[in-house]
Amino acid sequence: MKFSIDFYFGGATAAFQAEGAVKEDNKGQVLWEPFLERQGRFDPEPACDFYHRYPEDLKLSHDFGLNSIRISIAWARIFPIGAGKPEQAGVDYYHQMFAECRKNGIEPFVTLHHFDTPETLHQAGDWLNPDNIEKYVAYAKFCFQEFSEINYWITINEPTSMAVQQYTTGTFPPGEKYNFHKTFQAEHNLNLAHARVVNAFKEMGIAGQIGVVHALQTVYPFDPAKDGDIHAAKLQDTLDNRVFLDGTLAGEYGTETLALMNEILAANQQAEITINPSEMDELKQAAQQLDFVGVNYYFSKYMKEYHGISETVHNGTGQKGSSISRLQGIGESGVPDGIEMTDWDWPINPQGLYDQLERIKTNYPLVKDLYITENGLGLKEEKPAAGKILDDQKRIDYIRLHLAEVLRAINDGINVKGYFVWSLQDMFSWTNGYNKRYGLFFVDFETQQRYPKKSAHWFKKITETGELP
Ligand code: BGP
Repeated sequence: MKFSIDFYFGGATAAFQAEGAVKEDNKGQVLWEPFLERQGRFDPEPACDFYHRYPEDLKLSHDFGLNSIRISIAWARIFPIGAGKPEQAGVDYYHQMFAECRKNGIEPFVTLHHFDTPETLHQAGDWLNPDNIEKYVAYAKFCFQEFSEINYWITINEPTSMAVQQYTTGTFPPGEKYNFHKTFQAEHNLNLAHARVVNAFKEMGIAGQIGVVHALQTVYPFDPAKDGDIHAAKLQDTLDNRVFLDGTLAGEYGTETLALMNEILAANQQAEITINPSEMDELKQAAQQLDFVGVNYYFSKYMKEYHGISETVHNGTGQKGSSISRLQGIGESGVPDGIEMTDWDWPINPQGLYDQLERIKTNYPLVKDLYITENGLGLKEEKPAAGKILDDQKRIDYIRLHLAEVLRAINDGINVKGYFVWSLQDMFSWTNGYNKRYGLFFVDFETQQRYPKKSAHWFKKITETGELP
């Protein structure tokens, strides 16, 4: 069993994490800049300076056998305050960069929103404000018309990470915790924003395909024999995954999904969310027209029954064992014996990727094509000595095990058409800064010099033969 000749192999990136140049060419501020400044931990500048070094990175992609890349457009480069008059320098930049992709035989998969809402709109209520949804749709329509060279569009990257980290764990701006009402309202609003953009894309008759990218953490009961753990897993799955899968892939919220959502809200004495019935028609229409879904998969979760108050500690330093996650009305995360953890406390479970793909095939029959739009391993790494190649065997082992699950899924009739490693090159991590490196290419952030890691050489063999070495 091998990958087909037309399978997409690529590296994944995101504008704010890769570009740097946050103030260049009249770019507007995004929600992260004031937030990171208040925290005083990391500077998003220079990231890996993709804004200036994209020719080099795209050539490296080509030279190492990749045929595609995930890139996002920074909304605030096109519309510095989210709406109004487009900024020509930003528009020109993306045209040039996309042309460079073509020159290198690289197909760009372009995300419209990768966690980087313009600050002005964030201040005005972010995804909770219906007016911002309209501004996002206007920005998307502008891009569809302007960037006709693009064949693959992605509406939103990981809406779950936005909503849950903005209002439940507080690790994304505005940093609010345990507000499940806002979390679920934002989840529904993100589904709606996505749906409106998909429907607009189809109505405009734009050539190409449109999809959405979900972060799917497979949630299992810590003890599969305990009813309380089974229920906790369902609740956590609803918060993280289910509202989005139902909303974008089926176009309707299942009765059980709604019941679990309301159970969490009731347990926290928080009001139910508002869903206008006509919005559900929009969700349905979009689900029927969606061309593909991207799955970002890194780790699984194991839930125990828990009835105490909410308490979360984010491990943003790589100090193993420092994270805590207990949510009132949901459950507590644990790690069963035998499950390996990363330094950032992410439990490694390759089978979780297969289980999510299988779930999508079984429960969401409208889905046409699937892509693995992110998968990879964050490690603390040092610059290789002169003439040496950085040995990231751990990353190779991780990717090999996950790619084997992708092949198993394809073998079982699941239509996976591409795999993107997170990340193409080392870059800035939202809540972990610069010491969590994922790249196939090591970046010396001082000099911005790139060094291909052992994994880049290993990955090249797969792209050449379609076989897992
Ligand atoms: C996904 C995001 C990426 C990237 C990745 C790794 O959630 O789409 O932008 O950051 O996760 O996460 P982290 O940087 O937190 O390790």
